[in-house]
Amino acid sequence: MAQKKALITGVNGQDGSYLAELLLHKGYEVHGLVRRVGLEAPERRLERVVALRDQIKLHAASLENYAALYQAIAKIRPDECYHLAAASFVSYEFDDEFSTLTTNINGTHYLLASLKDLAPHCRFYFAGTSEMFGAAEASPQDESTRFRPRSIYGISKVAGFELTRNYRERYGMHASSGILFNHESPRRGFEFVTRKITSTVARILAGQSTELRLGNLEPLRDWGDARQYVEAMWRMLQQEHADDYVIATGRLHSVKQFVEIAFASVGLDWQQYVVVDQNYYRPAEKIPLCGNPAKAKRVLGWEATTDFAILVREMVAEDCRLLGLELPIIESTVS
Ligand code: G4F
Repeated sequence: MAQKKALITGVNGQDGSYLAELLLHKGYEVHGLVRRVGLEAPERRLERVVALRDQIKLHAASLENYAALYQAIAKIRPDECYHLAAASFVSYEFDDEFSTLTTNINGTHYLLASLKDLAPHCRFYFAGTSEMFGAAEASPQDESTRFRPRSIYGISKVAGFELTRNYRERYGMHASSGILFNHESPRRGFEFVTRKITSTVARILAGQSTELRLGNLEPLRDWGDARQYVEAMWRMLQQEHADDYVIATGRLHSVKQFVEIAFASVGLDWQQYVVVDQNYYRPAEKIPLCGNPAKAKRVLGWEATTDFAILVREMVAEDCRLLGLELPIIESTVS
């Protein structure tokens, strides 16, 4: 059988880099789309895929550039395309609305349109998100829950989701969406609360920082392990029929619980370091975003198994290691 070709947009992101590793392991020829600036300073901008540079083929194309995307797809003719790239930070006050909408919606549309013309057999994965549920009416959310996005990012993702469904129904493309709830790992971006916490704990331990400034500690999140979530993406594209799936743990923890476990894992009392700062404050959801992954379990045979406290401790340990700290991990009684 011919070697399968996969194209990953956002290959240097947390999910893209784990997915590239998974697909290489499965014997795929892996191609990644990156912005031209990424190729110009690869050691800094492509840090998550540095170790894979010899094994994956990188192509320069930004999501805003239809001609460049079209040419890249004409060259690669992928069998599977995982569309992960997006402006993905959620903010309700400082949204660059126009750029988030343009990048996320047009990028998805350009990719689908190019694939329809040039590689209609290609299986397509769209990275949807729990932010599409936004101010949800019920919890937990599943594939039939109505979308009520409350951020520009969420709105852009609903549009991408609908485009994906439209190409599936109108053109018969094998196009699926994963509705992924929060998923973390030692490769998470520093702007997200989990990595902000674990990296600051490491800096405090190293004597490089004295406090951790956070917003609201009450919000609840359904936090899973990114390495398991990329496996779910791959499984979606191996199904006979394309469909949409909620990918989640179904379990909720608060930001405060994350903080407690992270500090306790290195023997520190969080209350001595955490400062609540209104600058980072976002209101908590009235109805928490918690996914019901029953369909993924039933159809894909996929289940989130990583223990929350273990994930937190692993992220702290990895951030400590990056600072050259050897530390005895102290078992936390919090879970
Ligand atoms: O880590 P966060 O910024 O993630 P958020 O907003 O839930 O979004 C992430 O998950 C979504 C679902 O998968 C994705 F769609 C999205 O792209 C992204 O990956 O914030 C988590 C919670 C929020 O309630 C926030 O208010 O943490 C709270 N928080 C409290 N203090 C903070 C902070 N968040 C950040 N980023 N920084 C803080 O200082």
